[in-house]
Amino acid sequence: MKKAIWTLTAFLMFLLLIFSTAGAQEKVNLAKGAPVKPSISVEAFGWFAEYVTDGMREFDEGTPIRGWSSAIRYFYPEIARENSTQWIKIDLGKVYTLAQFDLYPRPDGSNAENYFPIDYVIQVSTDDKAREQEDASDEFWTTVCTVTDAPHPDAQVQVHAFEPVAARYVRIKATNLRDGGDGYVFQLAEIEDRWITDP
Ligand SMILES: [Ca+2]
Repeated sequence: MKKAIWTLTAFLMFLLLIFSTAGAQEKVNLAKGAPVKPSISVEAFGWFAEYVTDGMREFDEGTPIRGWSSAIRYFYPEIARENSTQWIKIDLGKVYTLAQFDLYPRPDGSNAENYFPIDYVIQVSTDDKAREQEDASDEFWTTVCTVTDAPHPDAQVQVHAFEPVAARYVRIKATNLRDGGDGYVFQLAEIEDRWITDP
């Protein structure tokens, strides 16, 4: 009986070790709540730039959509009627080693397909000049992921893994947009990152 208790105790300790280790390895999303800067933003109807890092990937009750949208035809007809380069960047607050970025398209039916870009890059930087930069040039950025001819995402998360890299600033830059009903628009419900070393 005593042996059984010890065996059970050892087993429980083992389980505790497994779960505590798993917890330590769980990668928090550093982008959550991080300040963002977009090329342009609708800032209406639940499309606010800060919503792309608000931790909500899908719909919120009472708020139909929570994410970032570049110019739509209703507000910016001159911009939305032509294909253009649109971007949004995040400041993680300090340098981390990152290895993955997940992009969540808007989750509502056909709209999920219309406004996810066709061609885009994920870029990182540790240079503070990248934070203030207003244009789309690559001067302060290192491209870690290049996507061309991206399929329609069907409202599914798009995972991008890459070689671990030091990064404080991250930019998602789309160079080829889909023409949805609101024009050529880049929209994302949420951006999340995965880091590989303790912050
Ligand atoms: Ca969101």
